[in-house]
Amino acid sequence: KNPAEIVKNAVEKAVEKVTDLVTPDVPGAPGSEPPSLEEPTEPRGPLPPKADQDAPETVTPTGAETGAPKTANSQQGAFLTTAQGLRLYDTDHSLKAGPRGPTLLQDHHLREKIMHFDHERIPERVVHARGAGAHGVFVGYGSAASVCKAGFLREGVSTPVFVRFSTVVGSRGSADTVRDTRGFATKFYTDEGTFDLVGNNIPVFFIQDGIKFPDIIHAAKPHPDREIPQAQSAHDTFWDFVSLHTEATHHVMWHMSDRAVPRSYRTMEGFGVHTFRLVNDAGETSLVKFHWKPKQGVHSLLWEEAQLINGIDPDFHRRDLYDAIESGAFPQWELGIQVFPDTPDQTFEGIDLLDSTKIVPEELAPVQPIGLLTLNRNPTNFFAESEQVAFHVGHLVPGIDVTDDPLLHARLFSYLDTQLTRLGGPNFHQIPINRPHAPVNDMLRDGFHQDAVHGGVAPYRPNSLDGGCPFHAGAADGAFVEVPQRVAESVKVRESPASFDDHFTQPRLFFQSLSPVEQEHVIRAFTFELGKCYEQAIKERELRVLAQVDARLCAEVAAGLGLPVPEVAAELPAVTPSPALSQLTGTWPVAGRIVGIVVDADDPDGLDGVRTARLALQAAGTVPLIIAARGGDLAHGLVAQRTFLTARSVEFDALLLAAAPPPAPDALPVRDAKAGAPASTLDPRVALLVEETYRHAKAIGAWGAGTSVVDPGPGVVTGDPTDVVRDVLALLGRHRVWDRLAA
Ligand code: HDE
Repeated sequence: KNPAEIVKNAVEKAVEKVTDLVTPDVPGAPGSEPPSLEEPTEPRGPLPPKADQDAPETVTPTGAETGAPKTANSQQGAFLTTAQGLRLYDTDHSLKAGPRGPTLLQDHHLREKIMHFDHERIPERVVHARGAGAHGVFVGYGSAASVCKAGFLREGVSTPVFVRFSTVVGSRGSADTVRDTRGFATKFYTDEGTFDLVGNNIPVFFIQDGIKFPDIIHAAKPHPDREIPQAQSAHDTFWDFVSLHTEATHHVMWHMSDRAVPRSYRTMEGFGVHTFRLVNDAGETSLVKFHWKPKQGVHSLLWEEAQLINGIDPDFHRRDLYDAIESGAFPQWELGIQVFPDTPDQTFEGIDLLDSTKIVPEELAPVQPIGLLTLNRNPTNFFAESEQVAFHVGHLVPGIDVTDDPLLHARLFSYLDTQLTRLGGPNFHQIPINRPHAPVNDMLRDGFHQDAVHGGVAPYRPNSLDGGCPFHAGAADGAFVEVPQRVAESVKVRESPASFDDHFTQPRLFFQSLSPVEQEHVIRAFTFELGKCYEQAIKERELRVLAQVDARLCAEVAAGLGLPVPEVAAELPAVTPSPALSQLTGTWPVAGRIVGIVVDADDPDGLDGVRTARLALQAAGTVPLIIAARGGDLAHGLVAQRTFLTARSVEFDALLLAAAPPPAPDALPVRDAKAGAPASTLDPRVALLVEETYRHAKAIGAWGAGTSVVDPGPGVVTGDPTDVVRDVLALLGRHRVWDRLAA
């Protein structure tokens, strides 16, 4: 065919297509009825809870009664439009000169769609890049009234909050259960302005002076040449820095403890770390440290579990928080304060309160509860809320002020500054998640992403053209007035006070306050992490640091590394242990805990007991998940939520065995190491589930044929389903079968 004819045909075809589309009886044409499509055109609501999210049944799932409907700003209406509201007839093909191209530059829809996509990402946070958030409510107890005039702490005052939990080192797409400190940042949308408590799950920090923050973070982040390892501290640059920089030792002890591998965001304590200054109605001041105490208890993963989970479910913590809230198991924390007199030297029992590498043991200054936080609503849009939320330690309210902690002062600069790059300009406070709930009447104007259309002609003071408004408020009108603190007469220096010098007593206090099992975990963590370093000199240097913390800790790590134990010049001073530092105390609620139940899909009789167990577990607020050889419906209205293929022990807090299922057809053939050994009668993946659950010191219950799979031992209960569930729930309340680890 000649080229002119080809072009003519193509043009005719294209014109035909467009003509078809604008013919009035074609769906989508102006004046036509909305199309009747098979797919629903109504905005879609939130996905219904999955089968494994529907417990406990007594609690109304969130979203329904709190907050805006999740459909707000979803793909509303029947017709697709451009960003300018222009209806589109095709978004699947670019505008081309004939079906085989080339693409025409005039395709404004293509350009808009691709341009927007190209800029969908914003820089991740320079630290704390990976995290997850939730909405909630904070209710004051009124017990802080004698020390703090902040309105949101008054009795019964209810304040909306948004909390974001995070890891520190890993990038946005890294895994949740890495060994790391966790962020615990809370935004209180109070009537007097927004208050941000930007804390961590570890009460001390690596450095005493904020000017060293880039140093510790450069050391902890992946090696600059290969950008590995991701989200880990087990590498040379981290240990190089902390072994040379002994003020990090206390934080490193916590970092090597179970605190750095929490079971869930819900089972972490939170700490404001710095000392803050509170002011009461009479203008009197006190120094305080803030604590969040989880009602769920403080629980951690075992290191092997944490490592397995990183591969099996890298979103473990994010999923856990979301699912717990969605199922109605709303996590709660009490906010508490340790109160110290505001003395001129700002020390308590010899501890410098301006040193963020020190704690004040709770036995010396008890934590007094002042309010309750409940997280009860998941974000609707991860980017808009969890990613764009911007915390700042300088977001204060009347009654709460900062101290001269040099770490805190650097933060007072950093948190505003970082948003300029991350959120693209100075108007990030106008992003919905960052908008204060208190009325705003500022004179900040213009700038990138200005959302407001400000009226008036005089955004300056003093003025006469806008009636002299806005006015200054006095303290009685709720103004934030800095505490008129005397500043010591001094000379300018770049140095730390002598009271910051002791880097080893509190690390020793921490180690010696832990139970033997927890101490063992610390020893193994040091041995693991240093074992991953290549430089011998770094390992030896860190052993010299440990020698000043605790002789046994040092000796055992040295033995594990195969290195000599360094000499210590003098005997280490004794400390009085602080039992509050151990996590292994008490019995805790079990709501939101996950219990796996292994069943035989082909044994309907055995499933009757499963139904009983499932109901009892749901009644206790736990989430039972049925594990069978195949997915789908089982007898008695039960559904298999996991199969032997998709289940792995690390997902469960306890395991129940209602059967001893034989190898399913999709099981990998297992060859026994011993020639001629009888083939196993149990599916090998069930055998692995049981083995790992036992090794990780979790409760195991069995009845019926399931009892043949387990041997008697601590934390292994057998009997009828009702008794087994009762006993397993009791074991779950202590988190793990600690006897098994001690044995
Ligand atoms: Fe942060 N920190 N930090 N930090 N921090 C940030 O702010 C910084 C420190 C903490 O979920 C950044 O918006 C400096 C201590 C949390 O959005 C940045 C210093 C504690 C979060 C920043 C510290 C924290 C951050 C990165 C030393 C516990 C996540 C993105 C002087 C008390 C907040 C951002 C969220 C985030 C700087 C030390 C907690 C760069 C300079 C101590 C929970 O501004």
